[in-house]
Amino acid sequence: MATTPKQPDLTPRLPGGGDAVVLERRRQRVQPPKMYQVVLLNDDFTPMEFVVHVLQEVFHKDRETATQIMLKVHVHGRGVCGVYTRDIAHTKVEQVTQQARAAGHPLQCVAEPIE
Ligand code: TYC
Repeated sequence: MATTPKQPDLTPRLPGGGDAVVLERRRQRVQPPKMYQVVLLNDDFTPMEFVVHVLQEVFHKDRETATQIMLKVHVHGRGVCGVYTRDIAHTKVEQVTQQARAAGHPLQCVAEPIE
């Protein structure tokens, strides 16, 4: 009696004898976080030196960069101090506002979502 030729068994096997698990490639699901720019606003009363100090302390700018940002705000009305994730941006706004009020200055700082 003729036997049907057997097809080779191509099932992936593990060394232990169990069937191998084949994982399907999934689309990446983690999105980059929404980013926020922290913006300083100009006013007529906060001393330039105080703004430079805040830019160095809160945003870790060197003195030259801090001075450039301060002058940009002074001339154009606003300037970006940095771009951060939401909580860090809002913490920086709080730090600037708290330091300004403690020193009696009206300096305004806001966080704005980008894109
Ligand atoms: N315009 C202020 C002055 O002439 C200086 C200043 C700069 C204030 C930047 C706020 O965000 C500011 N003393």
